[in-house]
Amino acid sequence: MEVDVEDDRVLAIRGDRSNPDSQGFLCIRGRSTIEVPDNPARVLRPRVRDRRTPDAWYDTTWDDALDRVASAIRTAGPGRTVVSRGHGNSSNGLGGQYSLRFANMLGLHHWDPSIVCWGLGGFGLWLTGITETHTIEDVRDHSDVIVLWGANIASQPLTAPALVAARRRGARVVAIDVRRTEAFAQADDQLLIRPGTDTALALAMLHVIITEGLYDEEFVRAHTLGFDELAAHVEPCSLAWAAERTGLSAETVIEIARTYAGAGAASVLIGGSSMHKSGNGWHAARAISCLPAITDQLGRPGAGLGPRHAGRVHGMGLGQLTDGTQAPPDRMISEMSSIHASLERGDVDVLLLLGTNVLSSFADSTRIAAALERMPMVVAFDMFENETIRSYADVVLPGTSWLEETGFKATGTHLYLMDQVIGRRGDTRPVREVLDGIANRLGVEDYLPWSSPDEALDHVLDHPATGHVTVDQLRADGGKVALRTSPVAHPDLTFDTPSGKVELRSARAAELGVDDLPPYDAPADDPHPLRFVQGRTIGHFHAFYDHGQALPTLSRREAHPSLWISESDAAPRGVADGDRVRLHNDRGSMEAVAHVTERAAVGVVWMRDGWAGINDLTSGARVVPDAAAAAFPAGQASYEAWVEVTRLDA
Ligand SMILES: Nc1nc2c(c(=O)[nH]1)N[C@H]1C(S)=C(S)[C@@H](COP(=O)(O)OP(=O)(O)OC[C@H]3O[C@@H](n4cnc5c(=O)[nH]c(N)nc54)[C@H](O)[C@@H]3O)O[C@H]1N2
Ligand SMILES: Nc1nc2c(c(=O)[nH]1)N[C@H]1C(S)=C(S)[C@@H](COP(=O)(O)OP(=O)(O)OC[C@H]3O[C@@H](n4cnc5c(=O)[nH]c(N)nc54)[C@H](O)[C@@H]3O)O[C@H]1N2
Ligand SMILES: [Mo]
Repeated sequence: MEVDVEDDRVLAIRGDRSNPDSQGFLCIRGRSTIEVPDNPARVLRPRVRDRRTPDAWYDTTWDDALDRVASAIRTAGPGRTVVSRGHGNSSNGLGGQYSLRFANMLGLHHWDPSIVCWGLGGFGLWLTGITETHTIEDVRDHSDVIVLWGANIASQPLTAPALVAARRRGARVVAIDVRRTEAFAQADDQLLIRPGTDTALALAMLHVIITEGLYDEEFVRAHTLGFDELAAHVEPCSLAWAAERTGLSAETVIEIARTYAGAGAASVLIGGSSMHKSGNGWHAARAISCLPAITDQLGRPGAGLGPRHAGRVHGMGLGQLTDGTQAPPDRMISEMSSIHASLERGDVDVLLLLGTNVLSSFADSTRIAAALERMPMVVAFDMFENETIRSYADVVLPGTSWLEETGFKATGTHLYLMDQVIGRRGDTRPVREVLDGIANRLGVEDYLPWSSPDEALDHVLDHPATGHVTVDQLRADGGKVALRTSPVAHPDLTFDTPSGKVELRSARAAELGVDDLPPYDAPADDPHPLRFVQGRTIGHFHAFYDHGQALPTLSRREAHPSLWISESDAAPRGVADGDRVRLHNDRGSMEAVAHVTERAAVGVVWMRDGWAGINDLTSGARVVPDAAAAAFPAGQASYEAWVEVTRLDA
């Protein structure tokens, strides 16, 4: 994007027409960045309080704030201190590396943000071995069939123009979702599926493809393991079986299976996160990734898996600021239900929240809140207040925004320098300085061995994928470099598994205590009648900027939680469009405004994530065994929720 600056103020932000990825498009979240730097709600100075009441906050110096944090860590000891890194610490591309380096060097626990995000989906793909994605340009230009499987365009806006272009040349777009999405409007086939039943659909598609002989025997023999076991496993997954579970008709299932298998080149864009937040529904990532493997849809243009959140193209990589550091041997497994248990045992005395609003993002947040209540020291590094800060923080450390520090952004094809364009506001600091200040106080002198922030960034850029570009070269070359990566995933047909083949049956899964073939586990029975699911809108980024309410452009669009509910579910509850309602179950409750819409499926209510209270309703139940979470920091919890919805009197 382009930023106009005068006298250290941002005058305008717009899309950059010369940007090969966006081609000038900038979504509302990008445009609203202009409201960040000088926002009146921004936290500009370190803030502390000695008791957790709203009136107890006072501004202080960095020295005082960092002394408090360091002294709390000294008292607690590293084994009772946790760094929890969230998406707010990733805005400039470097925060994750800086926080992991810090946690390693000080011997602290470190919770990986994938546990709230894409962890289980990524784990499923890792087991099968199809971990690389095709670029959106490859999908746009080469796919004949594009399946958006639990993937909507609100979370990947640049997919929209690619779909338009692909359809113009005759590609067929299939969208599979639990509600009628923006992607449905762009699709030729719209499959409304019951939440958490995607594995059943994928297994039935495999059943059709195998029984009708639509698979590629030679490819299967050369590049996969476990076909016979998979065939036996899907044998009972008939059309009727799938129809009963998914709510789709048998004709729809057979049609999509044939369409997929019959395509010259077929791409599946698997949802980045939401479809894996459904109990054992994450096995869908495994079952879906068997589809390209048995139909010779890998390693060539327009095939395989399209882009998704945290997906990686072939050849991508970066230098690591963690080089030479190591995780402490007794580091807590980054797995949500173990985190709940350890918090409840009182194992954590100091929690450093780096750009994360845990009460909003962690599953079963009532339990998180109860643990924070008893925790001696909660520290938040943020730009704005949020519900976790208001309720439980003792120290707030104010961070710079990405306009006030230098960083980078990488896409499937390019890496862009995000140079500092304005000065720091107030007393704000970038994460590396904050963590360095704590490290120094605890006797770690070489946290920042680089002579400047640019030199550290050079270390990160020093990778074959970028052609070993440097910050100075980027500045000289218009701020971008084309990546030496492949638009096609797995072009050499080697896969990230012990065998190097696609593992339809995964011995590694069995070793980690997970079924060796993707199982379909029906969503758990629950006395509450409505399935509650979430996803993104174009106008929010999780709970950023105090749940979006601190930026006028975003809060005008979405001022309160809005619950999609179908007419059939609303009418018997006496709920009309615009009514205030309460969602509740045995774990908790939250208020919202009903959006009665035929875009909602019957029996399913939907809301965008990032509102306070959503996770009071979701399950923190364990989904993968310890061994699996240790092997892949994927320990996201179930996140499943069933609710009742009741109208509140006006
Ligand atoms: N029930 C349910 N739960 C979910 C989800 C869901 O769909 N449903 N989605 C999940 C997913 S996919 C994710 S990724 C997580 C997100 O969860 P988190 O990563 O915890 O993100 P947020 O809760 O938005 O908190 C981010 C914080 O960082 C701050 N911030 C933003 N930019 C900056 C910055 O540049 N510097 C600093 N220091 N702070 C900044 C924001 O103001 C905000 O307070 O939530 C997960 N939780
Ligand atoms: N605008 C915006 N974009 C974002 C983000 C954001 O906060 N705002 N966050 C980014 C992050 S951190 C992530 S992880 C990604 C998430 O990327 P995605 O997971 O791809 O995006 P979502 O909108 O969360 O979910 C996609 C669709 O999955 C549907 N869905 C929910 N449950 C199921 C199910 O059981 N089966 C099927 N088939 N569909 C289901 C939802 O209705 C939704 O339309 O988005 C990234 N992009
Ligand atoms: Mo995410």
